[in-house]
Amino acid sequence: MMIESGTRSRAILEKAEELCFCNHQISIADANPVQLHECLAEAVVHELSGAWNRSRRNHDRGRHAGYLSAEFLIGKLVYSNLYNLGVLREVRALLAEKGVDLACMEDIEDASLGNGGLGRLAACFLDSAATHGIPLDGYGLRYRYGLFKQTFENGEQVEGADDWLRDGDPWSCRRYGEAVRVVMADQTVIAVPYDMPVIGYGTDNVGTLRLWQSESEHPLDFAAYNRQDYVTSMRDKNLAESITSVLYPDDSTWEGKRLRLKQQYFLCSATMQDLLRRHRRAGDRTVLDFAKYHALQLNDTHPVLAIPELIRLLMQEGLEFERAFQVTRSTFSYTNHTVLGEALERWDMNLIESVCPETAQIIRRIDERARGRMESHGIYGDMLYNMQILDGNTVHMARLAVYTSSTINGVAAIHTEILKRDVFRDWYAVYPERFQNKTNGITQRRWLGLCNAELSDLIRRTIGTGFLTDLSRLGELKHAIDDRLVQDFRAVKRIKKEQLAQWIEKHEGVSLSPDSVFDVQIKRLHEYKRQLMNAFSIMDIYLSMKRGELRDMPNTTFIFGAKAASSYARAKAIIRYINRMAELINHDPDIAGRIRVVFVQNYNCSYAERIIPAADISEQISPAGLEASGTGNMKLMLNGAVTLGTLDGANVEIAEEAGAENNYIFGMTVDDIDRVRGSYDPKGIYDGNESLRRIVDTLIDGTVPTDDGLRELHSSLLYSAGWSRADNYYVLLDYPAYREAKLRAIYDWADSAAFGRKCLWNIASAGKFSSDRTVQEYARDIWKL
Ligand code: NBG
Repeated sequence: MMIESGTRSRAILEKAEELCFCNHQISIADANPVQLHECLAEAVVHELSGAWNRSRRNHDRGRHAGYLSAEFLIGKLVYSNLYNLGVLREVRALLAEKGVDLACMEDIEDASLGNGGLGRLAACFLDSAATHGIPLDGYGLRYRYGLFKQTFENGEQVEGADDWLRDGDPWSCRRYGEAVRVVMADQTVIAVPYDMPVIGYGTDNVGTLRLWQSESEHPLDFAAYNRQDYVTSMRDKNLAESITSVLYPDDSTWEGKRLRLKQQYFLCSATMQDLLRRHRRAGDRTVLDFAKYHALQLNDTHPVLAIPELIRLLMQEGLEFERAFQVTRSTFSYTNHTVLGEALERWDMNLIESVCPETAQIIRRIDERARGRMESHGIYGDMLYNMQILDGNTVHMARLAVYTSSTINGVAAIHTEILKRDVFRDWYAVYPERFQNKTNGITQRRWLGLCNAELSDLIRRTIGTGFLTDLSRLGELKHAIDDRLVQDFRAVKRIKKEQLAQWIEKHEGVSLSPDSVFDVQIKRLHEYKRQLMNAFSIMDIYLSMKRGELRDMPNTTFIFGAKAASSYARAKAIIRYINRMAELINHDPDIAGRIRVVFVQNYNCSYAERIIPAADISEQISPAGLEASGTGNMKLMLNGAVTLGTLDGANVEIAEEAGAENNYIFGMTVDDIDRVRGSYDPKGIYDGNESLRRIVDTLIDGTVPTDDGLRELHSSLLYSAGWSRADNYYVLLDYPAYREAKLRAIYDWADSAAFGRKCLWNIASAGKFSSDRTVQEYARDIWKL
């Protein structure tokens, strides 16, 4: 039973006031943002204690699902939790009466315990499962520092520590009583769980996100301390804590790789021990029943060691290897999130043995079993070679996952087809029944209701509130689209642009016109995502304007947000190029603001929540076949941006749902690329196309200040070097079609009635892309809940 929201908001506020007084001896009106955040969060957790306790017991009692992931990109929780509880507006009003502005917490750090879509997807799934009463809990790591904090100095990315715990972590409950020991070859640590409540929308179901923190068994060596050897006295503590200190530590050295592997093993061992313990505690069950009660989803390969680890633990409980294997295979399912070869994890067996030798032995046994089965299936030669889990001394984690899971899924229809046809072709031939597609989704609570209250209100006034828990209801908008609705939509868009412009002015020092087209590319920085192609098109538009062309092009603002992995030199060079180009364009008096470029710093969840509602054009421009799904594309669509995209990932389904005529689809298809791959000659294209050459050369000709990195980028487009092929991501091939489609989108925007209709049609067609739908499919087809 939901408590009436008025009662609940007052209860939360009273509790927060009491906490302010007890913890800080101040009234809530005098609390600073950190204190307010702490007290409000604790008040919410207090309010939900009973419901959380009941939900946890229910999850333990029946069949339940666990989502194992190295990343949970949960972002800021305070607003979304109040939103899901249905008290955001009331709490804001009650606080305002006391002279407190709820917005003051906007500078509280995001919990950036993730890198991009993979981590955000995990967070969306938890939200959707809690909302729909699906018993799903998350298991991850409590990194002391999340993904780095990004600033720009002279256009260059500078990384700083993301000290997200500085202001406390009032959403987590430390449960030391449920800690487990993780034993590794050279180190034993304690895994301490921190539980966060996952609050569903309009329900009292509360899921749990359990994040493990690594601590020492002997945090202080007293003898050393008394000898004044302070470094030695803390050695064990520091070594233990280093396991969960940062997300994706540099792994270019052996020690770096070892640390990453320790992180993975730590997550897997702690989680499997915990689940087995809870399984036993639940009474009349044996370990043979484990798979009856637990469905575990592997979010990519980072948690794949959970497979041999569970087998090891089951064998400790007395099961034979074969029995343990069967139970384990029935328990796990694996989601693949990328086809990029370099992202498919492979570990050296010696490395695994140096961290967890017993688990390594289990991997050898799994490999032997697999070989035996292959032979009995009549698999030899190349096919056997391509399927080896243990290839020489290399363990292929994805193959291990595929062999030892009951289902394997891709994250968009086209991606799943590529897995079947290409990445896991041989596996698909042997086990076709295991392969499934589960197209990604996003939670409309955070990505519409919360981040775009204005649009959400407009939709509510038009078709009611049902869409907040059943996004397919958006389809009803189709019948309601008329001039009036288009006008109202444009008014909302204008407000969101103003809000974003103010924020960007304040945080980036760049002023933008809310009357311009907002063209947006926000995602991790990677060559395959082709931010460089976008940049080239802007440079092209700029140079055309300088020549007096494109006179009637609507004023346009190009917005980028992205972090580049700290060791990824080319990605960082692309950032420098874009920032230098922005410098040039934004200060050119000839251009007089007709186009503007801004690359926002420290793009994260909260920034996304500001940019997405303001976007007109959504750039989704990877070469076909490489973006597994994309989820930013869905968020932008839901907020009424048109997609400027290739037929890649979920763009394919977006175009199917909303109609190609309401979007700007361009470029090579997967089949086209397959055909040209062998004979692709970017240097030939460059030599034969003078205007394109002029653009590409701005990397090196002094149009913007150049450097070795930009020169390397330039030659990477034209010349192969070792394993790296020239223009590996077909920028030059797709460029002409991209330029044409982009200009068409920008020009079309000027016809506000027609463009507004396209935007609304996209919103009305976004129903499929809710994570509610995705999680319900997982629950039905994979977890069998
Ligand atoms: C990412 C893909 C995206 C996809 C998300 C979520 C990884 C390894 N993969 O296309 O690049 O949307 O996963 O599935 O981060």
